[in-house]
Amino acid sequence: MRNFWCLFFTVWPIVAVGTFVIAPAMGWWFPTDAYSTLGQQIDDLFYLILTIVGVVFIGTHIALGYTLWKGSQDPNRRSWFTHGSHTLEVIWTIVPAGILLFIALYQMDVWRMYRVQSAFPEDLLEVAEVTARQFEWRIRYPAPGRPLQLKPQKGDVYAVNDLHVPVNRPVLIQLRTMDVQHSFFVPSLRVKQDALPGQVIPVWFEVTKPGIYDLTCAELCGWGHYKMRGRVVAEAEEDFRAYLQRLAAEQAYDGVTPIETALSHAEKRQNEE
Ligand SMILES: [Cu+2]
Repeated sequence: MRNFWCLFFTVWPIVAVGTFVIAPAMGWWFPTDAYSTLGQQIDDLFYLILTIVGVVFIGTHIALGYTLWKGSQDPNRRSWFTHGSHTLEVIWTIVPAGILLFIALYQMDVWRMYRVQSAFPEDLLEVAEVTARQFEWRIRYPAPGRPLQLKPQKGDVYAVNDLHVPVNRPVLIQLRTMDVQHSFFVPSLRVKQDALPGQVIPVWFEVTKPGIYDLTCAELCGWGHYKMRGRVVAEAEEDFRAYLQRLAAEQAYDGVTPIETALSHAEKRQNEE
């Protein structure tokens, strides 16, 4: 029995590490990071952290396996305890703190580029305001040719769960929520940002390949969390402009928010999919 536990605790970490190794070949891994300009840098950070955690994980389990095996050889062997060792406490405080500090410094450039407004690209196109609510994404574009305003304007156009952006151009969305906390997540573009009540959060990204990308909510936000599926459509700038014109023509209205139109469109599209 002792040998069984020894074997058990040695085998499962090997299985865990093995799963990671074979995952990309099995199609269990991320979609390629080549769809947005930030993809590669975000993934580099991810792999750096995965490597550090992986080394610690493997090291810990080798130590655990060795201890179990050693202990199982001699039933009369007594455990050895240590308490109040200043040196040990200093080591296990300094080492993790050093690792965290290294990660904090190493990721600063990416963080700055991605999150610090003064470092955003200068030619940003402010595309839309995206408002999360239970359980959908409401999108408000400015009237064609006009800049986006913080407050809804007459002439704004609306869509639900369907965000169009031009490709090969850094775009900005203003993210907010009408109710609880949500998270705007486009896995293929490596974009993820929480939407916080009471805040308008600017999020920028640049899509490098035209296509339709899944938009999901990454914050468990209530019973219908699973329904918060939308899409980001990246298209040539002319197509994007034409799309806005089309929406505007459909929604030419008298000052009443035409969200109902947008909602019925979203419903229709979901039924078709
Ligand atoms: Cu949500």
